[in-house]
Amino acid sequence: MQIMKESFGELDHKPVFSFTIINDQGVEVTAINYGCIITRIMVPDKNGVLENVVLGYEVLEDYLSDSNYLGAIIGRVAGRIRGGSFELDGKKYTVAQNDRTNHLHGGIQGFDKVVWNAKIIEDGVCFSYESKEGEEGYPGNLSIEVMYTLNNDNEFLIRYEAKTDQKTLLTVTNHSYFNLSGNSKKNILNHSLTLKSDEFLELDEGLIPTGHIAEVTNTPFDFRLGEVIETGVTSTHPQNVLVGNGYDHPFLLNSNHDNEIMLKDSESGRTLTVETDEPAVVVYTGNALQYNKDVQDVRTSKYLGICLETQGLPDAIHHSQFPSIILDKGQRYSSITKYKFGIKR
Ligand code: FUC
Repeated sequence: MQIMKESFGELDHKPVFSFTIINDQGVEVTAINYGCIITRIMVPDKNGVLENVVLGYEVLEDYLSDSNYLGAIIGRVAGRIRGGSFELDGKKYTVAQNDRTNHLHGGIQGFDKVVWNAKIIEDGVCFSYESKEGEEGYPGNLSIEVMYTLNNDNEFLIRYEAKTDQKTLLTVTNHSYFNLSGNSKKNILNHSLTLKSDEFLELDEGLIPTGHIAEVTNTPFDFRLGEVIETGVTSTHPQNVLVGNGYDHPFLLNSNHDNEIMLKDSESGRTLTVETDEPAVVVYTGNALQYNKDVQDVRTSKYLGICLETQGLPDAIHHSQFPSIILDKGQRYSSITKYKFGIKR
């Protein structure tokens, strides 16, 4: 195992570094301490050829102008909060309304747009950030750590740890766009996804859960036996059409740490298995992927990557039947998501 640290520029007089973790198989994960952005993951295909399987840019400036949350840690609350406001203990809080009248992905300057502290730890990097009370409208001073580690079984682990000095909301995720074809040679429409999920959340026009928990049976949302992404892109199901032809939906996971999320690209032979502590995964097929800069000489466009955002349910604070995303003073937030890269011939 080897860890390399290099300069990646500077923001507001704070240095930004890139950290590359390389395991004994030659698999590499590179991340920067701006937004804890994963800029590159190099894994072998069925012929042993190492290529990048996430969308990423080469320079800091391209990340600063990016509106796609490429590779970043999202928080304090991943997904949308209706109306950009909520109540806690009878007190109303207004958070940044950065998606029409709603709050999205932690606000205007969420965890994805700040410089984190970083230190090298065993097999990886630990990023930490102090989010001050009132930041983007949230209550409480929040201390958060995000640890990225890699092992020799080609497993990349993200560990989240946080605490607050006052009741607040927290559900964090990583917004990497995976593309297993390697170096974004092709879009992800032929990737196949298998999910251990019987239910998904219905969305409204604002892409916010209506509160209705829908069954996947007999819909393009049934990934239990594996399904190609194209199915939802060409489908006339109103929920696929609503999100811009594809998926942008929270799926409730039937089980955890049980191979619950599996992505496969049969052409390259690459597989990715995601396991998590979280109750849900938001599958986002890049329906609104905006062109900013090329990624690896490929023009960023719709469906170039797929996000598998493990998290609590979006807008949970407005739905008492959803698992709570409230973090109390004295409570410890702790969550792990594991990404295992493999080959299937
Ligand atoms: C995803 C989606 C959103 C949004 C964004 C860039 O997580 O849920 O709809 O477009 O990322």
